[in-house]
Amino acid sequence: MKLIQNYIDGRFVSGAREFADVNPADGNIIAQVTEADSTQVDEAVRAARRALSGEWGGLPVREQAARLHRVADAIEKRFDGFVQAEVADTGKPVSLASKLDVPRAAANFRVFADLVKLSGLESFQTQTPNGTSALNYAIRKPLGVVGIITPWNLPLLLLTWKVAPALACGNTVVVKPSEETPATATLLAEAMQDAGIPNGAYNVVHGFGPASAGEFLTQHSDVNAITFTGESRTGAAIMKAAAPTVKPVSFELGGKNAAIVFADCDFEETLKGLCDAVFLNTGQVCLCAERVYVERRIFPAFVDALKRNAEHLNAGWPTDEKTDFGPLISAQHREKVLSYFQLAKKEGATLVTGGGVPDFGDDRDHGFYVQPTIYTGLSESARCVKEEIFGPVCHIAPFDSEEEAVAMANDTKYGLAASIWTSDLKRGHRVAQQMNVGITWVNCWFLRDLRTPFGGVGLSGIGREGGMHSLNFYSELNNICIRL
Ligand code: NAD
Ligand code: 6OD
Repeated sequence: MKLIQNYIDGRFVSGAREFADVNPADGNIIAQVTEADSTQVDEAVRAARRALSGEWGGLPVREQAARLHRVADAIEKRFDGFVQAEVADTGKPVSLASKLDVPRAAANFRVFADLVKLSGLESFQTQTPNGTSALNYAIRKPLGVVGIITPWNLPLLLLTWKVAPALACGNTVVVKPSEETPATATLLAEAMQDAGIPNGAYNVVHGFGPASAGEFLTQHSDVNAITFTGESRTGAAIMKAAAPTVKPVSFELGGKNAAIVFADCDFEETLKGLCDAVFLNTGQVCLCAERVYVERRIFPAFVDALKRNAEHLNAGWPTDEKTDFGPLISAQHREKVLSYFQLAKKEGATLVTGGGVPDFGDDRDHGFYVQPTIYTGLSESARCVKEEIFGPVCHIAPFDSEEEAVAMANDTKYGLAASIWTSDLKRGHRVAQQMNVGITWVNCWFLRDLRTPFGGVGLSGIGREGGMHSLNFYSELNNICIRL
């Protein structure tokens, strides 16, 4: 059986305890994973600290950037290996991992390597009222050792989204990938070696959250900052753990995102866009739309059309190129999603399609599939409309006026993303500007420019990453004032 190890100070290391890595498509164990104990987490943090004042910290920015480009080259060279590992760990379709996850991992390194070379900082020529002159300028310094904790839905994409800017700013990192999807973080260590990233700059500790590697990292007194993507309540626990050592935190958390579909939208384009927005990655994207509001005039036609599209999704084996709908990540997560299907019934929903588990008659029946599911008829206060389900499911409600749609979309404690679908661009701008979220798309969804701010409001997160926002989080500014 394959063993996925920790990576500490440039070495792959095992430990006393192991846990199983399961393929969500058929429930088979595909590897054993070394669980890092507190001593190993401590070793990883110490290695990262040494690299900070050692080889990595000593490289000029242009050389650090060159090596990050080499990491991107190494990912591209091992493209098929990354795709296979991601597909086996997550159950996502191979077409999705090849188009989205692995190319984005390489792009994350290239974008931040270029940005850090090109970005400058502000300076001010100062004159005080008594005639003294001075020059103020700021310089960037690394934060130090950054702890990075990531989820299972887009494991490599979300890990590299944080590792790349952290390293680009001269930090060293200790990453704790999700226990559900450990493979690509360890594979990335091989790419780091190929690229000449010095020992200790990138470390991987595997394990769980509470009383395991996650908590050991967030509580560690020698970790200078924590960046986390995952559930809102995990964010709250991490914030508490990081508080005694006053670590800066960046949080990308859950969502209960709305899509607003106006009757004047391009019907076919919107349908295609929303089918992705609801069902891509089996609905396991934090940006997915679980609340869809459709102008009453086109409501019946739209519900029918989305139902047809949902029923045409091909829930095949993830390794099959024709598959466009995979399983959920785990038995436990499927229990959670199915419990919301039960709750929807109790709350009085009308089931449009799905609502259960498919029957394949082969080994996929041991995997964690559910059907693409659509509901209508729930009240806006129903728990299924308020709580993040994180599965291939949406509730569609009709609206009569723009004001009503905006009010319903904003009636949530979350605030990650929204999408607006209309042919009237003036309306697109007007409605987008009223959304209480971090990211609003008009006539598209999950269309990314890595220079733009990414993050959420309310329960959806703290801070923004992306472009200069990442550089600002992953560095400390030292303003220097020189009397002239
Ligand atoms: P999760 O919060 O359960 O786990 C995320 C990571 O945190 C895992 O590595 C886990 O081991 C670790 N962890 C758990 N408890 C911890 C603790 N007490 N201390 C330290 N680490 C701990 O999230 P998940 O189930 O892996 O991912 C799904 C969630 O992530 C959804 O809520 C989704 O919306 C959210 N998400 C948000 C974004 C975003 O950009 N806003 C992106 C992807 C996923
Ligand atoms: O595209 C990104 O940079 C990003 N952080 C996506 C998050 C997706 C959530 O599942």
